[in-house]
Amino acid sequence: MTRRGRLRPMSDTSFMKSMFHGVISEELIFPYPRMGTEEAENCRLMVDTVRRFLDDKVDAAKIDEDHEIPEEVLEGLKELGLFGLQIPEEHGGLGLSNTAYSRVGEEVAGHDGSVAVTLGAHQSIGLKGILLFGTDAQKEQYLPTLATGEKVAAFALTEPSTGSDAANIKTKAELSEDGEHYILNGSKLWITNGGFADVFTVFARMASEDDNKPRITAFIVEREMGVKNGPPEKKLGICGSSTTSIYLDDVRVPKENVLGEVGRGFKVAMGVLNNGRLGLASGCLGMCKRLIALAIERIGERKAFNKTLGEFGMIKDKIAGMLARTYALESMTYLTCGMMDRGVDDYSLESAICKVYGSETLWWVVNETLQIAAGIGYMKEYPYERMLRDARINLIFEGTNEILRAFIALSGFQGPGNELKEVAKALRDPIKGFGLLRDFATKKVRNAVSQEKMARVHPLLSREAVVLEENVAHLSRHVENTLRKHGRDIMLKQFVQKRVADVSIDLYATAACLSRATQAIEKHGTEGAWRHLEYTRVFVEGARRRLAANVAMFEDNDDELRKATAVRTYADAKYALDLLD
Ligand code: MYA
Repeated sequence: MTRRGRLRPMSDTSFMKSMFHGVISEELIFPYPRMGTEEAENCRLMVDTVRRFLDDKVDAAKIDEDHEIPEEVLEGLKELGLFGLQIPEEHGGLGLSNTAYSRVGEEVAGHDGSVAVTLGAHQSIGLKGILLFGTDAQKEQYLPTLATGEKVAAFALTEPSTGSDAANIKTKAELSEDGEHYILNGSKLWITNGGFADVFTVFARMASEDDNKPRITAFIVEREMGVKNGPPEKKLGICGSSTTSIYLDDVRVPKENVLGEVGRGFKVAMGVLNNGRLGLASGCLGMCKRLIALAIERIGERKAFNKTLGEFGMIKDKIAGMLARTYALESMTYLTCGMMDRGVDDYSLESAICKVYGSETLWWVVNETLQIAAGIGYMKEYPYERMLRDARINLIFEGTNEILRAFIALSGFQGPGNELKEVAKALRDPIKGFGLLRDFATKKVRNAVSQEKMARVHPLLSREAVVLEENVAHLSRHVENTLRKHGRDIMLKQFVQKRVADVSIDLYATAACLSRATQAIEKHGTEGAWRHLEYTRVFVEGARRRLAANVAMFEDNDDELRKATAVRTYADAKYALDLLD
């Protein structure tokens, strides 16, 4: 039982999973996480040093045009320790927390997307498996050279016929006759750092020894074991980063290089991606901040009709939106980093939300900034179009936003779904299941007469807190009704999944803003925290309207019409109307 006597959900370490049960677990988001004084000071020093290096040495336009990062830039990044940010000091890295790593990542991505992606692919995902799942021997063997950048890492999951459906990879691993090696065969597609990485985290499917079921296993594979790569892909953006196919033809990998347990590679992949998605969110945040600075500079200097652009209402509207959305992104990103740093196990839903919200916020901010810049925004000699091209990939890689919306909704549905299953079982044997049925009935009665009330939000934000409270109640009622109506078929209901994911994203963003702004008011007073208050209010007002629209569509929507229209048009194979017909 909780503080107010409500039932705890089955999974009570994930703030978002609790929300699907109608519970706002304030203790998981209050107080808003803060770095200790010493860590903050070290991080500031690091950020200042990195910024100076980027300003002096990294020419983003040239990297984009030459399609490569100059060797001296890579060397400089290595000297600064930027290849080993999160690797523990005992293995030669800087041992940064997730929070500090993300803050440094912001700085890099704000300056250059190609450099950010190269560093991100190396450490957000390339070597992350070794950090999270490696044995002591594997860490000792690989981390020191990865920390200095002497060796570079890459993450090899995606295949020519398998992108989102990661469990369906075809690359094969077979145990050698002497039982000492696994022999890998297959190919991987769109591997960032593929052209020069030395150490790959490779996922392959194998026949498990005991039950003969095909299972995925993760391997640490060195280039020298026989990995080959294809030519560099020609891309829309992040042109200075290396993206290639890689080929594994009878690559012999010592059995000591299995990462995690044999047959448990899918869990390794998901664990790495859950963690890595935060790096992407902080990269998007860094780009948003840079774009806001560019937009504000532009509207101050450019005049039209005898006014600066900044004086026009339509421009003010864009700027307020950019600030509020970027604030929400920053608040959710560092709220989630804080959870990870204090050892919360399950942050999979929160990090997927940060990835989706981060990439879509960036896409909106970059588009609006280019619009404000107007003609020059479209021209190659200015940074806007490059930043627009660089930003676009974030909606696709590390899990497309569509598959992640499905993931957010379905993993949220899982807890209440299991609870309903347990209740159904208890109903079949009410004597044994009496306790569970009584708790469930108590919860139902409480939910019907009251909704969660937030106790820790600052009173100045009580209107905004009500938006969260009311919509959490709407979400959990909808989840239960939907599960009763569709059962397991919810897996197939993507219109429902999308709406539930969109509601979840707005709720997490609202919760993060409330927690952070409360802390700022408590620390700096109303005057000192005016930005937090205003950005929160602008964000939550927008969220309130989107939530109302989505909640209304829980019952009243045109899903069936849209499905039918799409399917009928597939038969036409094109837009089949023409004025001339
Ligand atoms: S790397 C490639 C990225 N690829 C993906 O992200 C793949 C996306 N697909 C998936 O995530 C999964 O396949 C999905 C599940 C989610 C679709 N955490 O039956 P299931 C468990 C923990 O639902 P599926 C790249 O792009 C689940 O509970 N567990 O699975 C590089 C269940 O467990 P159990 C999870 O339907 C880019 C089991 O797995 C998770 O097959 C370079 C099966 O579940 C999870 N998340 O599919 C980036 N999901 O059996 C550089 C599932 O116990 C970045 N499970 O019940 C640099 C950034 C810098 C910024 C740049 C600025 C320019």
